[in-house]
Order: sequence, then C-alpha cells, then structure tokens
Amino acid sequence: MGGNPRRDRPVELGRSRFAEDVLEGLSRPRKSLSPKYFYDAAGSRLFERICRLREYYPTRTELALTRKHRVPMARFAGRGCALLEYGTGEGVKTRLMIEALRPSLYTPVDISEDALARAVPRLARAFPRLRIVPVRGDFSRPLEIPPVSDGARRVVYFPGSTIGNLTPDEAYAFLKMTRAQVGARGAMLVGVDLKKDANVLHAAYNDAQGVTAAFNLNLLARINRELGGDFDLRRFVHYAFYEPTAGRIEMHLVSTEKQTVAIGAHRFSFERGESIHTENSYKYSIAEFQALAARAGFRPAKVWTDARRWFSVHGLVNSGSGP
Ligand code: AVJ
Repeated sequence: MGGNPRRDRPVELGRSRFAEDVLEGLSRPRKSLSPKYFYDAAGSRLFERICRLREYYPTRTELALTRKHRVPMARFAGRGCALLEYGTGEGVKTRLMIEALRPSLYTPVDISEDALARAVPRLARAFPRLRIVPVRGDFSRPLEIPPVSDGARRVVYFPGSTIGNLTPDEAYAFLKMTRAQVGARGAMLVGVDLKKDANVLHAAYNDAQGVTAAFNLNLLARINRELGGDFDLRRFVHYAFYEPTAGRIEMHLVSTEKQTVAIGAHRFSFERGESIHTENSYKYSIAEFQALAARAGFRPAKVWTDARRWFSVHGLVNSGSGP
C-alpha cells in the first residue's frame, strides 16, 4: 500500500469533511448522516454508557468471550505480531489482547482525536514497554500506517462489530482493503454481532433509560455545536427497528412536525414524520460472515462464540488468492 495521500475532492477553505458530509446527506431525497460522526467527546461518553446498559448485550458478550478464548486467539494471531486496531474501543478487550499477544507494535487507528488522546496514555501506563504508534484516521479509506521493521506479522484487530455499520458490499470492499493492508502473511481478528431473536435486538437499540436515544440525538447537537445548526432536539425522536430481510438494525431521527432547520447559510425542510437515517447495524450468521470474508480473499480459519451464539470473533488469514 502506501503511496501518496489521495484527495478525491478539492479542498474548500473553512469546510470540514464533517460539514461536507452533513450538507450532502441532508440534501438527499432520503436524508442520512454517517454513524462515524456519533463519536465526538459527548457521543463517546454516551456510547460508553450504552455499553454498560442491561439491554445492550454486544459489549459484555464480546468481552466475556474474548476473556475466555484469549489464549487460542493469541495463538492464532501469533505472539509478537504488529497489532493494528481499528478504533480504540473502551480499552478492556484491547488490554486482554495485548496481554495475551505481547505485540511488538500496537497501532490504534481512530477518527476521534479525543478517543486516542484518552486511550493512548492509559495504555502506555498499563504497558510501559509496549511500542504504541497511534494513527488518527478514517479506516474506511486507505491509510498511511507505520512500517514494521522486524518483519513482524501484521494483524488487524477490529472488535465491537463496528463492521456492522457497513453494508455487506462495503464490508466486502473494506475486507479487501484490510487484506492488502496486512499483506501476504497477515491476519485479522474481527468481532461480528450475530443474528438472533428480533426482540433481543430491538431492546438493545431501544433501552428503557433512553441512552441510545440521547446518543442518536447527540448527532444533531453536534451539528448545532460545530456547524452552527439550529436543530431543536425536542422536535426529533429516536426510532430504531430490526429489519429481518436485510438483517440489520436501522436507526433514524424522525421529525415530529413540519419544520425548517438552518445550518449556517443552508436550510433544510422536514415533513412531519420524515426521517434522517443515521445508522445501520448489520447482523450476520457465522456462515454468512465466513462466506463474505472468503469472497474478499480471507480464509475463515477460526471462529469463537458465546454459549447463546449472540456474538462471534472471527480469525481470518490472508489466503493469498482471490481478488
Ligand atoms: C459500535 C456500531 C457496534 O451498532 O451496536 C450502539 C453502535 N448504535 N447503539 C452498534 C450503536 C446504537 C454499535 N457499534
């Protein structure tokens, strides 16, 4: 990989990528915003609260299964590997993996400066001899990553079922990109939420305390704070449901009335009941995810799951063939 950083559109002074994406997403006939923008400082704190909710099973299920199977996971990845993590997570799974793996290099990649700034010093304190080279970036695009000098095997760790935010087509492209990133001897450990009783899924995204609703609505608050928007948060409601045909949770913010919202000099009108689609969270069966990984050129070598089969961690190795 490597090469020059690419720019696919001209730089517009004073307009961030966030601003561009928001204006573009709200100009569509079906309005949408990217879930990657949930995680400003306030959003990251709300997400940490979601992870502790009784209804939100993914975090604790993945943590328990990682704790239980960390030795075979480390054996799969290979001790001393160069570990690249997409996201910084809330740290506990990462610590387990680092303890078990003893990587020669740890590279957390995160879009959020806040998340890196909080996570890296804590990790450095916990693992004083660990080489940590953080990269601030968006892992949905090709990245500049630090080289490995000692020929250590590259392993990408992508926990948390963040891959569920991508459509299957996007996940396929993302896996192919990651495969190029880890190279011929490389591997990947990826956490994937599984298909299950729709009521369990529904509850996880419609918690009784309304933390998920606050997390969703914070996206509008962030637009108000950073882009000078005038969204009235009382005029939008959180709406999340499981769509079994597509196998995904959809999250929306629905306008409770006809209204116009300004963002700087731009105006957006909403019908009563019109929605902004803010997130997809895809759920796979183990076989579906393995087939997707195989199409992208990974050999699905290992899979770990919990007793209820609610969550999975897949060990994928670059098969060295395929697209
Ligand atoms: C971080 C993308 C895995 O989809 O469950 C939690 C985000 N959204 N509650 C998920 C989320 C609403 C979460 N991921």
